[in-house]
Amino acid sequence: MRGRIIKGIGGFYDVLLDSGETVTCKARGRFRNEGVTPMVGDLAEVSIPETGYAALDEILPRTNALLRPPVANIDLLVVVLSASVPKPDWLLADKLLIQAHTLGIEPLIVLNKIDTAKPEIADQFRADYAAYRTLLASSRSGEGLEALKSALTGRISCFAGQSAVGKSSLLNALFPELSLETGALAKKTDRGRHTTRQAELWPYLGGAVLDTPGFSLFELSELTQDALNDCWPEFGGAYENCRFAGCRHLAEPDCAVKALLDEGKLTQTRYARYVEIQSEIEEKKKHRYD
Ligand SMILES: Nc1nc2c(ncn2[C@@H]2O[C@H](COP(=O)(O)OP(=O)(O)OP(=O)(O)O)[C@@H](O)[C@H]2O)c(=O)[nH]1
Ligand SMILES: [Mg+2]
Ligand SMILES: [Zn+2]
Repeated sequence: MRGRIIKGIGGFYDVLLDSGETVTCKARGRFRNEGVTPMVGDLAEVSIPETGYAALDEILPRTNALLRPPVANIDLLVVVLSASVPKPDWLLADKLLIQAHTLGIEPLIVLNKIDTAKPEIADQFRADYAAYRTLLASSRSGEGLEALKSALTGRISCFAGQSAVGKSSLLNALFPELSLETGALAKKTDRGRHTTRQAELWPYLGGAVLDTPGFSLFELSELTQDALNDCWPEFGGAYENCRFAGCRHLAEPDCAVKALLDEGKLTQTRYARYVEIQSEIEEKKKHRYD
């Protein structure tokens, strides 16, 4: 029988079968010998004996795999930002978009807490992410929830974003049966610790949703300059027209990316974050062998 692993604890895996039934399985011993660790999100072949535990027999090839949380086969990355408190961490959002692009996961960017938004934040959101699929939402007022629900239908979706932006609240608003724990913001820093600590896949709407405390697939320092350029859809490949091959789009003459700024096709803020991430990557590369 075939199914999807939705939870794994101590060598036991809950597998949602195509029939809609969930069985707890033990992984075959040979997985360890072969260096295969079953992951939440994996599609698996399962056998169910008359007595005793069901067994995970086979893990089917993955389309992608995240490191933190360890989840496989994600179709959609829902990047959540808050429109008020905490202040949007645009840099984190851009880094998540880089991760999604690099792994071929479709992104959806959600500006939550739109019920308390400052207009300039919503304006910046719209301008910065004009090249992406975006949604204004509020788990409080219900705005954007229908659109969010239809985006999730039939997909394996992963929610990510800084603490207290309302990832769990959005999921609770869509699926009240989940009753995920939600938290208030730690007062001092506007940052807070993540209330959500465990990665678990919740089957819904012919797909599944994953509420995560964080999200990380690979080290940004492994990205080449070209790969980074491709992570900014606004560039539209314009960087190939820069006068210098390997142009870093800083102060080089005849830079096609800086021309996009003048034409209003690239916002100053997105450009500034490109520069910041580029320099972060270069810094890390320098110290790679320290
Ligand atoms: N005004 C307003 N507050 C919201 C909204 N959504 C969530 N909140 C509040 O924001 C706080 C944090 O929400 P959570 O859902 O716990 O945030 P989270 O993103 O899951 O946070 P972590 O699990 O820590 O990563 C809670 O106090 C929620 O009530 C919203 O749309 N509008
Ligand atoms: Mg949460
Ligand atoms: Zn350039």
